[in-house]
Order: sequence, then structure tokens, then C-alpha cells
Amino acid sequence: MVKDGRAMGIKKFLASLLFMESQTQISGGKKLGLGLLAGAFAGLVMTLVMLLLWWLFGVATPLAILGDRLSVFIPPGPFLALMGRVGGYNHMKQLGVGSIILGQIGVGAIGGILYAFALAPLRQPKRTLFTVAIFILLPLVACAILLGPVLATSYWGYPARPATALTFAGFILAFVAFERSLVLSHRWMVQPRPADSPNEIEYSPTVGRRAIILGGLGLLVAGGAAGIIRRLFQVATFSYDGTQYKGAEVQGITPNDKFYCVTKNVVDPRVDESLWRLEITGLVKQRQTYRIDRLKSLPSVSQETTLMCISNGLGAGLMSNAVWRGVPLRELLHAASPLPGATKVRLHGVDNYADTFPLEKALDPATLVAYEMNGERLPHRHGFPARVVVPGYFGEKNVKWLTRIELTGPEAEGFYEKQGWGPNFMIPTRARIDQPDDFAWFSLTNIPDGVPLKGVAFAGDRGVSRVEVSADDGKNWQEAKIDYPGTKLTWVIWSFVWKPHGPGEHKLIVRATDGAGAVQREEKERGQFSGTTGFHQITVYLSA
Ligand SMILES: Nc1nc2c(c(=O)[nH]1)N[C@H]1C(S)=C(S)[C@@H](COP(=O)(O)O)O[C@H]1N2
Ligand SMILES: [Mo]
Repeated sequence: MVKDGRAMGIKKFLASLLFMESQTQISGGKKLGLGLLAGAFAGLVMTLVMLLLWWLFGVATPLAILGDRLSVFIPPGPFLALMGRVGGYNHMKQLGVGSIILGQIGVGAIGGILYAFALAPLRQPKRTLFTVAIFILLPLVACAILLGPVLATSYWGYPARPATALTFAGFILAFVAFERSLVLSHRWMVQPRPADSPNEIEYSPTVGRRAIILGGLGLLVAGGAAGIIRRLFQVATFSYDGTQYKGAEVQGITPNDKFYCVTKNVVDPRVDESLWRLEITGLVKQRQTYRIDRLKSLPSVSQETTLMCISNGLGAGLMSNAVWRGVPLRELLHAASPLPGATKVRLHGVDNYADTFPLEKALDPATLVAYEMNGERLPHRHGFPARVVVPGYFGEKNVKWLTRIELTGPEAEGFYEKQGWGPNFMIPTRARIDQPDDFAWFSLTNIPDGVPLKGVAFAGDRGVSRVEVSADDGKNWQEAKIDYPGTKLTWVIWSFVWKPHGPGEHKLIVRATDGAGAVQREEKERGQFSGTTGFHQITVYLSA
């Protein structure tokens, strides 16, 4: 009997959670306030759920992938202008996530108002049908459509299909959390205590008191969310995205922890090797899937290659050189037998980043799927467990956290290509002065033998055959010494002792000649989104 009674109580309690019957007559202003509060609260709970999924399980929540989805619509001009206005890529990412969180809470509040006026007065089961349709199914369909292209994201490294399923499961969880928090918190506030009659509610202190309690609970949830945001902030890319390698410290091979770094992500993937697969799909006869062990068991090559970002300024350090070990991409492609229509490859990272290059380049023996960098396994931030190394092309084509190689027709585009970067992604020839610093000052008596200059020069996959320095605005050029010749696929390190003719302000310019004998020049025909061309120049002051 007692047991039955308790079971009944639990049943009643569960039923009361799922189906609310409270009907109240309260004023419009109060309705608005209560709806807004319940909606904002539910928006916060949903945000907390998303943050937890992101932080604990590497699940792609809208917080991370909405930015990815929207950024392809921002052309490079406005993109750079915006980036400049908010103070860099990192600030832009922070602003993006911040506005999405506020947006979610705002949309939640609007949903709450809708609920308070239109849905709460409905009888059951109509009400639940409506709340499920409007607050769970509708956002699910909207997200599936709006975020379709970026659903296959997993910061743990799941392949595309399970990654998409997980992302979707995360959406469901988040929207159910929203719907339940909204309905239950609203109901809890407006429901009279058993002793109260419905008419008393409007004037009874219960509603007000409960609203205050819910506000306090909201603050707690916000505090929890803030705590997770702080944790995410610690592992976020803000501390290292845009790391440059330049100046006096530059050596032939860049140590892994000094290698320049660029990523589109707020938090980079941390791939679990046991979950990770490399898939070869698209226009192939034989789809292939490689686990990391199988990839590593294939014949590999070791190859020194320099990478440089398309957005690297003439004097900037988004450029580094390493020895990569990996499998030539052509071996993987041959095993999959590309179909005749395949003209390009599109390479996908687990972070839903993608980029393309011609199949011909993919079949070049120097194009690698690399898993080692300077004798160590690939560091997480450089694409663990595998990345593409494609000599001659800008850094963006060297896809990190590689998970899928898709053979495509000519129309396929990558992340930055969709934004409108390019059309030329071949690295132009350039040279940089690392020493002395720009605006350095010397006393002639301290430099009886001349001013020592040092720097790097790089010509994509064409090699550098010569470096020259001019101290008279390019009228006369003197040949520098190549101290580190590297290979055809790398930069060189050069040095030169400059003998100034006297005191004053001097401008020094450097230029390189590539392996085919083409002298570096300003390539105006490239347009503004295919990389910077021109000459690096520094100013040096000499006193007697
Ligand atoms: N998956 C993935 N790969 C990526 C990127 C990215 O955001 N995601 N950024 C690209 C860009 S723009 C550059 S310049 C290089 C930088 O490589 P690094 O950080 O190892 O130097 O990685 C490229 N590969
Ligand atoms: Mo880049």
C-alpha cells in the first residue's frame, strides 16, 4: 500500500513535470516579464549544455560552427576591415562567440514571451505538441539546413558520419534542455501553491518571489557557463593563433614550438588517434579508409618543406621550415583509383576546414600526408595526427587534422576560397631582412667592418638561387651569401655585410631570384587577395 502510494506520487510528479495544467489569469505586463525571464533562463541552460558538450566531448555546437558557417559569406575585403576594426583575428573570434551566446539568450527570451502569451494558456496535450514542435523540431530543422555544410565537425577527431550524428545529438540535447527549462520554469513561477486559488496569483507574492528565485538560479547557471568559458579560454587558440617566427632567432629549421601558427578555430581539435580515420571518397572507384597504424605502415618519405600563410606581410613571420615525414598523397590516391571526372582534390580537416588543389599537384611525389614534424609526432596545433604538406602553395592548402580526401570536379572550393581569397595560391618569390631590426640605430665607430645583415628568402617550390641587397633604392644590387641553402622546397638563410658610405638615414632592400632565374618583383596582376608581393625594406640610422 505504502509502496503503491509512493509510486503514485512519483508518477504524479513525473506527469506534472511533463504535462502542466496550471491556468492563470495574470496581467499582460507580468506575462511578458515572466515569459522573458523563463525564456532567458532556458536560453542560459541551453548555452550551458552546449558549452559542456564542447568542453567535455569535443562536440561541435553552434557556438563554434555558426562562425565557420557565416564566415564563408564575408569576402576578404570586409573580413580584413572587420578584423582590423576589432583588433585582430583573435578578438574577432571572441566577439563572434560572445555575440552568439548573447544572441541565444535573446532568442530564448523572445521564445519565452511567445510561450507565455500563446502556448502556456493551451490545454494539454496540445501545449506540449506545440512546444516540442516550436522549440525542438523547428530549431533542429533550421540548424540542419543552415549549418548543413559544417555539421561534420568533431574536435575529438571522429570521421564525418559519426561526427555529424554527434553534432545532431548535441543539438537535440540542447533544444530539449531549452524546451524543458522554459516550460518547467515558467510553470513553476505561475503555478499557485496548492492552497492558493488561481485568482490570487496575480497579487500573491508567490509569483514575484519565485521570479526572483529563478533569476538567482539563472545567475548560478550563468556562473557555471562562465566557468566553462574560462576553461575553454585556457585551451583556446587565442594564445597562439598568429604566432610568428622571425628576427634574430631564425634558424634553418624551425623548432616545433616556434613554428608559425594559423587556425580558423576558437578551440583547436585534439584528436584521439583511436577514433580517427582517414577516408578517401568522392570520384573514386574504391573508397578507402585508413587507421593511423595502416597509414604509418606504408612506405614514407622525409622531406624538408617551408610553409607560409597567404596573409603573411613582407616583413612578417607567418612562415617556417620543418622536416616532415609522411606518405606521398599519390600512393593513397592510386589505391583508391580516381575516376576520369576527378580533376581536383578537396581535403577536409576534422574542424570542417577544407581546401583544394589540382589532382595533378596531388599526384606530385612531393605532396605528402605528413604525420611527423622534425622527428616528433605532429604537435596538436600543427594538425595531429596527420596533415597535408603541399610545396609551392600557400599555408592554407596544408590542411591540418586531415580526415577526408575527396576527389572532385573543377568546381569544388575550400574554406578561404569560398570567402573569395585567391585566385592565385602559388607562393610568390620574396625575401625578408631579419637583422638588424627596422629603425635600428648604429654608431659608425662601433661597426668598423660594416653592418651585418641576415634574413630569409623563399620561392615556394622553385628554390632560391640568389639573394641581393640594395642600399640605394634598387639602383645597384650586391649579392648576399647563402648560409643555409635548404632545398628546392624551402627557404634559404642569407647574410650580407653592408659597408655604409657615411652617416644618416639609410634604406636597405632585399630581393631573391628563384631557381628558374626569375627575379622577385611586385606582381600587381595577382590582385589583393592572392598574397602580398613587393620588397621588404628596412630603415637604419647611422651616426658618426
Ligand atoms: N584543418 C585546418 N587546417 C588548416 C587551417 C585551419 O584552420 N584548419 N589553417 C590553414 C592556414 S590559413 C595556414 S597558414 C596553415 C598554418 O599551419 P601551421 O599552423 O601548422 O603553421 O594551416 C592551414 N591548415
Ligand atoms: Mo594562412
